[in-house]
Amino acid sequence: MSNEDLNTVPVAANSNGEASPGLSRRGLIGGSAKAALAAAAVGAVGTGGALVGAGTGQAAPAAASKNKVEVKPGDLDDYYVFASGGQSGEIRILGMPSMRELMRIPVFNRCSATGWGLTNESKKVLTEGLLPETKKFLANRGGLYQNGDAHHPHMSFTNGTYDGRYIFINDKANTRVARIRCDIMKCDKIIEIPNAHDIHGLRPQKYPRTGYVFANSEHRAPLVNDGSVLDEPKKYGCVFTAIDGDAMKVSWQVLVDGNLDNCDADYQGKYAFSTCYNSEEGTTLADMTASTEDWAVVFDIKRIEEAVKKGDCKVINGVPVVDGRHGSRYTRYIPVPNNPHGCNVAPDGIHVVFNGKLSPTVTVIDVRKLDDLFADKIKPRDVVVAEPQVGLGPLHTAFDGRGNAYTTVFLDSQLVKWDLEKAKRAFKGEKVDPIIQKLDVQYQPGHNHSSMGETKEADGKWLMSLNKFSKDRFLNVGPLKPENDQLIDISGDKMAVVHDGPSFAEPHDAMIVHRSKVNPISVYKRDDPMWEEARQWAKKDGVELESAANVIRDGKKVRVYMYSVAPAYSLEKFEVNQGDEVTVFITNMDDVDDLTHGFTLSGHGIAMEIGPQATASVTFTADRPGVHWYYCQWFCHALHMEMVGRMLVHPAKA
Ligand code: RUQ
Ligand code: CUA
Ligand code: CA
Repeated sequence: MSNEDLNTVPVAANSNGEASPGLSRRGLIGGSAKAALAAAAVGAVGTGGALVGAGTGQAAPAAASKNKVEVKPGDLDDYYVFASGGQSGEIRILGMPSMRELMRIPVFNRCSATGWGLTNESKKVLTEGLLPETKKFLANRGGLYQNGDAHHPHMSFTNGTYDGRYIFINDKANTRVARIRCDIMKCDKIIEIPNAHDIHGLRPQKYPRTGYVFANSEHRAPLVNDGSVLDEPKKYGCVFTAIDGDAMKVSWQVLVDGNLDNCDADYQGKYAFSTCYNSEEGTTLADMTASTEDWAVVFDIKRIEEAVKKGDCKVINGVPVVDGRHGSRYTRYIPVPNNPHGCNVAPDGIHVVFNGKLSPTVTVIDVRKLDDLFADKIKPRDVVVAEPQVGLGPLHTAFDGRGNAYTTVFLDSQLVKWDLEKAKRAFKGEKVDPIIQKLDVQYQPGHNHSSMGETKEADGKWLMSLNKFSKDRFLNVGPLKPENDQLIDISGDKMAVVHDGPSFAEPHDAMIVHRSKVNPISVYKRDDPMWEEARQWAKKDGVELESAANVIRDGKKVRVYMYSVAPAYSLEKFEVNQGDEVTVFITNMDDVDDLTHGFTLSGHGIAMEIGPQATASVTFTADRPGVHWYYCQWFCHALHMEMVGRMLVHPAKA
């Protein structure tokens, strides 16, 4: 079946809001959409023809832009963009509207520049939150995971808007959730989520504050996954997880039917929402797309908390798990057309949009109806207040705070602007068209994000379309092409593309935060908890980190303490014996903005960053006899090249 066929599938003008199976006929196009999706895959790897047919770039000229696009040299951007680095495992900070990449925050990845994944401080973050059986599994694999698949970065909230404390992000590859401290823009906690399999959707609680960070297990698997259950999918389970974002500990989980894709939280602090594309509980593509409808799950947070308190739960792997499958008091399942994806709460605090993916529709619910739904006064479909047809492959929706919604349609390679109130009127049967504009993007958008759009302070200025393919938009760099993050001005009546931004694997998601919300420091405070262990060691060894030039021998263990002031380390050399386990602690005593030092030990695979007024440490075995230079790899001074020292390793006696 071709695109055209899909476009002409008759779609009922209305749904009368009956409970399942009372979906409108648009819910019944699963088969054709599946074919289109398959075609999309072919189109993407092949010539890219059919599915980007409209992609000739009809972006309105930049003159239509009302926003100031240019950021002159020396000027600062208005917004921070925090973008996931996808399967690179990191977070990237861009400035908007310049779209300049400002910084990278290593999180789940190993970083050559900063030593993330190598320093003792980062290893602690990367390992302390792993589950016992994972620690065992990794014991002879270097003790840590070397990869991650970062999807959804979201900032902590207070009263419905960003509060600049933390950023949370999921790792789908190894079922983890990480926290980034916004004062220093470094990751300080990572936890692995028990009972879950491949954390995908992630959102912080918006009100009264974060609070909880909600995280979805995407895949179904045995909750106790010890090999006693294998090819028996009926015995698999899937959990919704609430993490205490302050303690970075799992508070509770809810067992659900189906699976969980994306999630969001309301502005009232009462409910959370997740989409499910695998209500079929299948294990293959054919299974997962077999049904004509799936659902969105609503979680009643208060009821779940009460259940945990009074023990209406099972403790599995140390976590209270509440049974939220069909028929439970804790959840409601709202039928939506097959295989929904994004889940987006509007800044009006009232509407939640579930994006259809295999259906050309998005389903809008009204959170004010949820109390009645949980009181069993109405049926699940009664909370649906609009279900406009937006185009082929709706994935995610953003908002401008003026009543408009912007949905990415993957197959059509478009951004669709639509009017929420008109969509509601159309749903009631009125003859109005909610679609305002369809804008070509290049190409195949996944997430989109508006400035401050996931907060009650949505300002309707900018939109970013995170396109999964760039194809012909940039100089050819070989078979692996960048993605394309497009900047779109939404301040006027018409959307206009104003910038193409190539990006590397693969900003699934981003958030656009006004600069007034974020206030990082430039120089570390000496009492930062990041190097608490170094402090403990120094105390034990009777050494002052800030003025140290010491080599402490402790059997086969050697602790080397030095400080650095540009352009010198306090130790010009140190001596150890072959086979010693050496820990080098360095404290950067420069108290100046932007004066970072480094420590690279040649021939040992060792390099780390030491920020101004920070302490960093690294442990290795000195098993290569001879002279090994260490040097500063962060250009810090006119005599930076001379910022060196020698490690002398005495050969072991034969
Ligand atoms: S998902 S392209 Cu990982 Cu955010 Cu929707
Ligand atoms: Cu210190 Cu370069
Ligand atoms: Ca399905």
